[in-house]
Amino acid sequence: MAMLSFEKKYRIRGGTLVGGDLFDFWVGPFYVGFFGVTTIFFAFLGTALILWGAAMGPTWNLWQISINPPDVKYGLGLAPMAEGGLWQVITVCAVGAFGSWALREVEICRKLGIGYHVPVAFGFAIFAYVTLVVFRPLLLGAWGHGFPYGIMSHLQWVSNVGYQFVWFHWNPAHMLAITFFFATSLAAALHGGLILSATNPQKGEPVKTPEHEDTFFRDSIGYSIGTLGIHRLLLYLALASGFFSAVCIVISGPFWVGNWQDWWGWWLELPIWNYPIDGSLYPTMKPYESS
Ligand code: UQ2
Repeated sequence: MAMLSFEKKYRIRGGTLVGGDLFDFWVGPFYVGFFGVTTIFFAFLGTALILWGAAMGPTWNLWQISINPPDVKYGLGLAPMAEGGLWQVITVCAVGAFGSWALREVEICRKLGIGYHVPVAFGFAIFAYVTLVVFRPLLLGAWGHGFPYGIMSHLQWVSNVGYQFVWFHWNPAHMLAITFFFATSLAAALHGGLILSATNPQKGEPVKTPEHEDTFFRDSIGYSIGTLGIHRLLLYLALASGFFSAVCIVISGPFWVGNWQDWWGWWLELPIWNYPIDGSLYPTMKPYESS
């Protein structure tokens, strides 16, 4: 179906979650809807507040501008605007804008009668962000545990929080998240390479089919996951990356304090080893101090 006749068929009223027909229209190519209006509202207000915060700050150097959360002394209360209150309102705007965008995606899915995979996937990204600036600060008892909104400052925050746990790379959920990110890259590179190879045959040859794609992987590794399967795998790997990223930071502090390497003591404490873990058997091989 040509795009123009497709649009005639699908650009009709219905499928909205909120507002009925009131916001059920397009502006140029963009669907609006109730959540389009709320997205614009939160995005503009949030951006304006960031500009206000930058204007109050000591620098216009783009790399160094930072909107900081309140001091932990304010706990879970509201802070004065110039002392982190701005960060709190901007965080509300960000969550409002991201949530509105996800719900606008849901309304578009409903109009089209397609699955909710895209808004669900976006939901994992929102979940990771909200874990950092809402759930973890709530569990730790102070908004001051959120990360600052600045290009260099948020990197500094990640570095500082990492060192707070001495060896953050021993965090098991962090290990899983990294492994999922790498696996996502591998699967996406294999898929991108495979598609481009099939659609760019040698000169004079016709474009190749999924049979060729399956055969390449059956010949090379004895298994093809299939044309639908690779997309299911990629979605799973990508969502698991974001999910375990959120898990790895929310357990750091609220559920584990100090040194992440010590967490692995559970392995040495398993009742299956036939040597004493106090190091008395091999005094020079004493890797772990049991508590
Ligand atoms: C595949 C297939 C595709 C693909 C790719 C594969 C025809 C177009 C990339 C191969 C992928 C496999 C075997 C999974 C690899 C697993 C990980 C965790 C990287 O078979 O079907 O469709 O794009």
